[in-house]
Amino acid sequence: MTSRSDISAVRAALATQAVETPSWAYGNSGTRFKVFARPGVPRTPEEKLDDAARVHAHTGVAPTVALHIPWDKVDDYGALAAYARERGVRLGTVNANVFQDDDYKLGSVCHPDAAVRRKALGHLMECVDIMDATGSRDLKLWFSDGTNYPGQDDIRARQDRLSEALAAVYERLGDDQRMLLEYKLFEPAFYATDVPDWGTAYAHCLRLGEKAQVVVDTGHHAPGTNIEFIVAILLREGKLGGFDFNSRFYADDDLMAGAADPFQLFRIMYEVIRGGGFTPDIAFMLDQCHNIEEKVPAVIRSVMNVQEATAKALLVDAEALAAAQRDGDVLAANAALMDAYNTDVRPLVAEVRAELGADADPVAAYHASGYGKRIVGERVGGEQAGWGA
Ligand code: AOS
Ligand code: ZN
Ligand code: ZN
Repeated sequence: MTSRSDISAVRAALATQAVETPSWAYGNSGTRFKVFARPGVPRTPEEKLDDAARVHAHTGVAPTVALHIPWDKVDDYGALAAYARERGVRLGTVNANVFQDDDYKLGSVCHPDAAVRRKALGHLMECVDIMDATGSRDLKLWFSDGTNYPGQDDIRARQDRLSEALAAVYERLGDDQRMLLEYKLFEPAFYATDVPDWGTAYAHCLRLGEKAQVVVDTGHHAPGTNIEFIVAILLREGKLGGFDFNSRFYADDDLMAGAADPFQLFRIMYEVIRGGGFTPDIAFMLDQCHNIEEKVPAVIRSVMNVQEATAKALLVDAEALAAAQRDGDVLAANAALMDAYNTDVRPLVAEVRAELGADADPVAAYHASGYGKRIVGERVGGEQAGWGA
C-alpha cells in the first residue's frame, strides 16, 4: 500500500504537471469526408488562446499552448506571446507545416526537386524565427513525406535530403531551443513514409546532437505496438523529447487522450516516471481534433485523463514491485501495477486542483461559467483549424 507520506509526494508531483494544449484543437476540424462546423469556435489565434486559458484556469495544469504555422499566423508574435501571458498562459511548441501546399505533392524536405526543398526549409527557418519572438523552446517537425509506389523515388536519397534539411535547421537553433522529430507509421504516403518509426527518428536525432529529440505521438503506431517500451528505450538513451497524446481506435484518429486506452496511457506514464522523465525536459502535449464533441470541455477532459493516468503511475508501489520482480513473482509484480491502475484517483486529483486554485470538477465548472454560451453568442464565422479541408 502507498503510505501517507508517499501520497503527499504524489500530490506534490502532480502539482508540477504541465500538459500543453494544441491551438488546433479549439478550431473546427473533421475528416476528409466532412468538417462539422461548431458555433463559437475561435476566429483568430487570440481567441484560441482565450479558450486555452479557460482550460488552464479550470484544470491548473495546462499552462502552455502549441502553435501551428501558418494556421496561427500573425504579424507580431511577440504581441501574441504577451496576449497569452495576460491570460495566464504561455506560447509553447511551434509546429511547422510543410504538408499543405501543392508544391509538396511529392514531399517537402525530401522532395526530388531542390527548389521545393528550399521552400520547405525556408518555412522551417521561419518557424525558428517565430520561436525567437515567442520565446518557445521546441520546434516540432512532422513530415508528410513519403512515396506511394515502389520505385517512385529513391528511398536512400530521400533520407539524405531529410538529413541535410534537419542539419540546416539544427544549426539555426539557439542554445535553449530544440527540435522534436515526430515519426508516423503511415499517412499520407501508403508505400514508404520517410520518418515512419522511432528508429528512423532516433537515428537522425542521434546524428544531429542533443538538441534533437524524438517525439512520440501515441496515434502513430501499428495496432498492438508496445509504446511504453519505446518510451523506456528513448528515455534510457536520453532521446525522448516529448509526447503528442491522443487516442486511436483505428488509425491517426486524434481523439481525446485516454479515451481509447487509459491503461496504455497509464503504462506510458509509468515508464516516464520510472525513467526519470517526469520533468520539464519532456514536453507533454496533446495533439487532438474534436470533430463531433464540444471542444473546450473535450480538451479539459483530455487534460484530466492525462492527469489521472499520471496519478495512478505515481501511486505504483515501487518497492513492492521491485521485490516481486526480484523474487520472480509474476503475479505479485503484475498486481503491484494493477493495484495502482485500479485506484480511484479522482478525489486525489480534485484535491490537487483545489490546491492549485483550479476546480475540483473542471468540466462542471466550465459549464457553470457560461463561457461556452458566451462564445457562441460572440464569435460569428469561426474557421476550421486546418485539418480535414
Ligand atoms: C500528424 O499526423 C502529426 O500528428 C503532427 O503532429 C501534426 O503536425 C499535428 O497533428 C498538427 O497538425
Ligand atoms: Zn502529432
Ligand atoms: Zn498525427
